[in-house]
Amino acid sequence: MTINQGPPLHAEAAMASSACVTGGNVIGACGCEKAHPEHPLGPLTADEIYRSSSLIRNAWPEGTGFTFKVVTLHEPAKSRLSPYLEAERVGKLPGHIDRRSFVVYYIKNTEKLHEAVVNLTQGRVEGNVRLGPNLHPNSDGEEILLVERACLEDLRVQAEIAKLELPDDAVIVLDPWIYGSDGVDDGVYSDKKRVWQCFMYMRDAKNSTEADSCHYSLPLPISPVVDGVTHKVIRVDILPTGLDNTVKPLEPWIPRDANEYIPETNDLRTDVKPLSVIQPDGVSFTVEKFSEMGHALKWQKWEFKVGFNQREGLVIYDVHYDGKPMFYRLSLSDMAIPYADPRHPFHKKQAFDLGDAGAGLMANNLKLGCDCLGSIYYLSGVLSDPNGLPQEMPNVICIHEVDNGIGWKHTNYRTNRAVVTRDRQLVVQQILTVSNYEYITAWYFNQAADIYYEVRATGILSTQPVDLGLTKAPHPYGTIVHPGVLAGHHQHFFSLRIDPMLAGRGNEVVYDEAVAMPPDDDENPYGVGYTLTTRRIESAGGYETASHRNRVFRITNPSVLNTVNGSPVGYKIQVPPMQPILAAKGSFHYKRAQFADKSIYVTKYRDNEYYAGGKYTNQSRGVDGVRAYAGRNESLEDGDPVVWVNFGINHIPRIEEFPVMPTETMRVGLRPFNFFERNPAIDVPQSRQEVNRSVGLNGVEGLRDGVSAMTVDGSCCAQSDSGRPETLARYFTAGQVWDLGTWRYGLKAWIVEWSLSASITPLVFLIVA
Ligand SMILES: [Cu+2]
Repeated sequence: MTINQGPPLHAEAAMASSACVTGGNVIGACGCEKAHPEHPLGPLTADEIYRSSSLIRNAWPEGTGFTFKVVTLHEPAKSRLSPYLEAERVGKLPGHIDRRSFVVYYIKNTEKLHEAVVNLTQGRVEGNVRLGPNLHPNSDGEEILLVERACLEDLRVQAEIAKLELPDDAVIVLDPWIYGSDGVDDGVYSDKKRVWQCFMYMRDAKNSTEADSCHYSLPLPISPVVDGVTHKVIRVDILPTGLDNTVKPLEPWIPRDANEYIPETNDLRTDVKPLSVIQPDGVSFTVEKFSEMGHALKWQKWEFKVGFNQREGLVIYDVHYDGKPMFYRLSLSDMAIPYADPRHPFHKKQAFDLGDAGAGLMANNLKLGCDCLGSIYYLSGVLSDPNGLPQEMPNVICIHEVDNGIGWKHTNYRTNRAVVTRDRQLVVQQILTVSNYEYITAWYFNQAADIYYEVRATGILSTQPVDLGLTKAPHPYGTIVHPGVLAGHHQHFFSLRIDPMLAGRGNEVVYDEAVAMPPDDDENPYGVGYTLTTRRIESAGGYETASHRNRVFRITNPSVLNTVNGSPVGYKIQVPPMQPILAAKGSFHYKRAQFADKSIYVTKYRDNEYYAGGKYTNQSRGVDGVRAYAGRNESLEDGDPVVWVNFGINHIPRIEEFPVMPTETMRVGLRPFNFFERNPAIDVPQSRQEVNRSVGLNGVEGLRDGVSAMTVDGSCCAQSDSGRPETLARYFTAGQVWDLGTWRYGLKAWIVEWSLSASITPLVFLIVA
């Protein structure tokens, strides 16, 4: 069905007025110009979400019910948006672009799935299509609760639970999982319909009223399967709990201890002193609205726009550095977590947390002093709920500065003068909770024109039951992290989508390899030489990093040459090493995780190709995604490549990762390569004690027992500047040193103030060396 003409609007709520913002700690000029709710990159407003769902409703007969899965910004075609942004930057009036939304919805309680594009400017549904078989959109909180309830109310499930003879006050907790795909359709087992596979747990029976009890430490061997349309239990799977795929009859529960992470259940250490981040003069960034829900950031020569949507959460647009175009669009495109256990039903466990759930929908409400330390500016979002109504998403993005150690340093050993700067970074962060797991994702911008994308995985391992008698035995498919608890092996794959515009349009992708020169009596007589080969990627495809050849991928602009060395300006990509997906090529894991086999994919830009795992990942069949895009083998001659950086870890769980996992950190780097004429951070002011106000602890009495309060009188940086030699510093740590410079015959002199302790009057020495 296609709807070409939508009905007139029923509701035309007034556009909320908007103004630019400066947070309490945000300094710098704010033009306080009128914000532009009509900006084509502005995330949908609450009003636009409401209008989108209303226009869809009005296109159907009265009384039709709907479940809205996605109502999000339909981003304009690059051919329209790119000139718009360029005109905007130079202060010209950009050409008008209609506002559009992209809507995915079910006719309620049916499997009739539709996607539509709504023209919000013209108030009509521009296109609507009923989607074919084997396409299933994301989950949402309301649906998950329905599935949980269906399991607990089902008589067959209750009968299986009864066989466990659980304690009277046992509380059952369920984790509904995306069913996955295996291609089976035999009447009992089928992945054709929208289905849920639920894993079952119990709260600690000794403390069953504690809603935050770690149920993952008490997994049960029962796994109901629920129809995603009728929300009825289809069947009840019993899980294998041994070393092989044998499924045993359920037996009475053997009581065991839980393993809790909440602080009130643990003895907390008492020797952690406060560590506060203070910026006494405020922060160095500004935040300004470019639309009602869109924000423009400026910090240390960086300028970019921040968006937020249901699928990707945080999106960075239109990145410039020192006025130069850098990146058109940056986002985490998707993630895939295939599990290794080959036994039914674990063989279907593969989560696509963006496509299956949504990084925006799962974004945490970030808290000052907990998630974010220091002077923080928060951005909020608004998404659609299943009824097509606006759902506030407060504080989903936090922005702040961090000190990342030394940025650059050199000490001239002849003069002992040290020149040193700190590496200040701007962090734009969001945190996702996807059922048991957390992902802390952040963009880091620094003063050397580098960008880093960081993922920290934390949260709780997805666990399954294992026989108590096997607790001390190695398990082929996971690690036993607690008596009766198996944490299965799995891989994490992330796909970062990089749409560049380095120094303007017409970018290309190349890779360098460092290769040894063959020994040659003339050219390489001592056999030590190596040189660099560079290859241009001419057509779309997937590539390995080949660490043994030091293969480095670069995005360049061949039409803009560096004035110093004549190289095309560019950025190199630092790609973390990644073991490709281990699932076999013919498996559904492999086919679905289209970005898990290569570290780099390069594709030709096409509108609306944002998702590495395909548009609909839930129970996907592996026909859509970046491997399919690259498979078109399109020429990249037109200079509009998109680079997909795939990275991750093979997660063999450790017992130390239970009951909650210390963060596991992964980082992708985008670093200028022959882009600038010199170190772009050369102009960063010196690190100075007068500004940094560090505290010298050496010689302070009572340090053994901790120092409760310190005065700011140490002077590490000031002394570095004065050229204080390390050999002297070893002996004169508590006082001041004045450098008198170099005298005749190369003799150097210092006046040194020294005291046995802070309470004794210091002595003054003249040192000549
Ligand atoms: Cu993991």
